[in-house]
Amino acid sequence: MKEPKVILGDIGQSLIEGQKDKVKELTQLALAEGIGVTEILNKGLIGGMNTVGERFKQAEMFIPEVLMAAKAMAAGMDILTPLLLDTGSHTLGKVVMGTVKGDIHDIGKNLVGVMLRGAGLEVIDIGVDVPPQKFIEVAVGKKARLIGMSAMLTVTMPSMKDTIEELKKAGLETQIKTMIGGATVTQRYANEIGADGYARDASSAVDKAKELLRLN
Ligand code: B1M
Repeated sequence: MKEPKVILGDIGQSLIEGQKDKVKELTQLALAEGIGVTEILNKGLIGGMNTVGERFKQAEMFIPEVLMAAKAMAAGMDILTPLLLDTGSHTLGKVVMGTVKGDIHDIGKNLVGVMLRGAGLEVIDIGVDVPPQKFIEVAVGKKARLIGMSAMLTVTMPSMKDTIEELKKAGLETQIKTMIGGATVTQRYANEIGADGYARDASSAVDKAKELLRLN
């Protein structure tokens, strides 16, 4: 029997190497060994992905390898997602979630969506590369009270500002709140563009969403 620390390290390493079947197998093994879902997620999968990010930045890894790592992450998430989800009804409130225009990163958005669903919220995921108007149209159409925007690139962050401005122009900013997040986004940026909330990670996104929807 392997130590939990070793299993989690192996998950991270297999993710870095883009070995999706191995990540799947090790994630199952970790659960069977009684390691907590959050620990597997944070120390195994996200831990590995953080290293991928650092190596990508240092040009030690390139896009095809990063894509393989993203697929391996998805394989692990497929196993963890049902365990993070609440199987009860989602009636606490509706959230429209998407990655902003020009940006196709979706792992963080998906994870935030899973955690929000797990907390009993209904999440309408409108995908990636979402233009400002689309966020608003769907939120209005589905009567959602919160728009969640994810951005991972410095160059796509202004699209969050555009969405908030569009929402204000339509006179909807008091009815529909906005929450933003993503690797390059900060609380300071949220203040600057007038977002109602910012969250650093998926679990704080749950707290912030509940606060904005006054569910706390
Ligand atoms: Co991209 N990429 N990428 N990439 N990529 C980053 C973001 C980067 C930081 C890498 C680096 O240089 N270190 C860098 C951005 C630099 C910058 O702008 N400052 C970068 C770049 C440059 C690019 C390209 C431009 C590369 C190129 O083509 N030359 C290109 C852009 C494509 C595009 O979008 N138009 C690109 C492409 C890709 C892949 C397609 C290969 C792949 C994405 C696959 C996919 O998502 N399906 C990819 C990946 C995987 C990454 C890194 C390595 C990992 C991102 C990730 O999934 N992390 C990333 C490096 C990094 O982030 N350190 C990088 C794991 C995930 C769980 O965390 O997404 O941060 P994260 O989500 C967190 C929080 O941010 C927060 O909660 C989540 C869970 O805790 N959060 C929210 C996220 N959204 C939230 C919303 C909320 C609240 C919290 O409320 C609504």
